[in-house]
Amino acid sequence: QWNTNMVPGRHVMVHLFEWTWTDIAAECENFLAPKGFGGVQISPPTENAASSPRPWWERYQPISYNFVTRSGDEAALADMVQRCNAVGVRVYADVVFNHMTGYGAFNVGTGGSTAEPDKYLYPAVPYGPNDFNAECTITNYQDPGNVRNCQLGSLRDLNQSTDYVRGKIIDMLNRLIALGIAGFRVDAAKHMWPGDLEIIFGSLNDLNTEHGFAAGTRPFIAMEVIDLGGEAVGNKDYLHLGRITEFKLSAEIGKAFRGKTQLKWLSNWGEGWGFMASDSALAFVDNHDNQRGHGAGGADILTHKDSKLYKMATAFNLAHPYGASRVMSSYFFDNTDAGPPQNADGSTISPGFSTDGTCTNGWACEHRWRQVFNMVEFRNVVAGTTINGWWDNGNNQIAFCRGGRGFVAFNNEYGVDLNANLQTCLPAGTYCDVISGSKEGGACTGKTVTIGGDGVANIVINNDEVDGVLAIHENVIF
Ligand code: ARE
Ligand code: CA
Repeated sequence: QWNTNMVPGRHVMVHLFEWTWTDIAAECENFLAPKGFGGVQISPPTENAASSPRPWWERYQPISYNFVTRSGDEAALADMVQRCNAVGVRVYADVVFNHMTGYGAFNVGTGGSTAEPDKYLYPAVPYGPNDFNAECTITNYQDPGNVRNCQLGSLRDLNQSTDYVRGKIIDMLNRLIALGIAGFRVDAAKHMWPGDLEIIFGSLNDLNTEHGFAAGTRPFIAMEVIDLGGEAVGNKDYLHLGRITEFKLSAEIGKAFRGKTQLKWLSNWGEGWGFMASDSALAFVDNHDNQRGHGAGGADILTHKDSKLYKMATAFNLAHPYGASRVMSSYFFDNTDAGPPQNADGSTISPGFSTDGTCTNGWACEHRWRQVFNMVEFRNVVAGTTINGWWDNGNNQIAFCRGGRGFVAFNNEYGVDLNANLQTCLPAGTYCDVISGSKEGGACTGKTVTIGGDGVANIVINNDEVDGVLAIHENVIF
């Protein structure tokens, strides 16, 4: 349940936040597979209460376990999973089963199901008053009972200790497995008892062999547990169940690249920083919550809005072997409630694509930024190696090798160029920097790096360059 179940040679997933199933299917075929992405996290597939004017967070208020949302219906979901698997891109569903839609919320779902949250009635599942914990609100993160048995805001809190509730959840997850899903991002795992999750996960079917999974493959599990320390419930309670979101990494990488921590201190990034063990972690720079001030991390979180620093942090996350990596892919927003680009009737507007491959129609599509997708390839190429040859200038310029397969350098020194002869650990030759350009046929559209027989090269990242990173690997030698 820790293994992402990606096809060999692929190591990175992207969260296509709020994309429709039809658009994801096309993206798997046209972009994700060709660029070496191994998987995609999708927004919750279960029917949600349709709020107004259609914020993104309505997706986290289930009203039934029918697969019909703004992203599409069950047929579109099935078609997308099938098409993504066919090109070797695995699909992970965001699943919300700590709670149902909240009291006072809109009570008609995206598929037409209705509910009476004030009476704990969700006939389309069906759930009734006996399936929920007694009413109380989470007010004390020092009390595990309060965190697990009370409501997150006004979201009706399911009681997963009963066979009936667990059965409904297990059935919903198994229906996704039958469609060819490779695993789950488990929403609000911190608010459910580990013992109940253990039974639920243990009751899931093996992955569907008709979609290319080996017999006996268990679903990948990534639990959302926000643990910045100092609370009664934390990562330690869930380590035996699967991977966990490492929010400390998200918070610290933002501080580091914002200049609040010197980059030289990143030399022992990972467990050395108090993060959970690498094999337990899901590593990301930002997520759909903290990029807009929800969840954890506050103002230091880096997002697409600070593009130069964000690309540097993302390059570091992808170049560093710590954890399983997830890349965020967003739409532009000013209002933190704003849902995806949408028509007057609330339906999602699909991303368009410019000639340079980046998105239009209000979609940021960080995963289509060259500096991001070329580092996805970097991670695939250097997989299996560790960090060696760490170099820093004692401050905010750093560089390191990944075995003898890749080399990366960062200049986050305010107002100062990086110009140094550094050991790249790569064979002699001319390489194409995959940040300032790409190797296309016999040419490099960006900077080139010439490595001598001793592995040393003159590395230059000027302070006024668009990007503060340089990366080369064995697949971009001429
Ligand atoms: C909305 C309204 C609420 C209202 C509710 C019901 O904002 O005021 O009560 O609807 O009507 C998302 C949004 C919420 C939204 C919810 C439902 O972020 O604003 O509520 O959807 O529509 C805690 C949890 C963590 C959770 C974060 C946001 O531990 O699990 O809060 N993250 C996940 C998802 C969210 C989603 C939900 C859970 C709910 O990723 O997108 O909410 O399904 C400390 C603690 C953390 C705590 C954090 C913030 O850091 O350590 O544990 O995170 O504070 O409170
Ligand atoms: Ca709960």
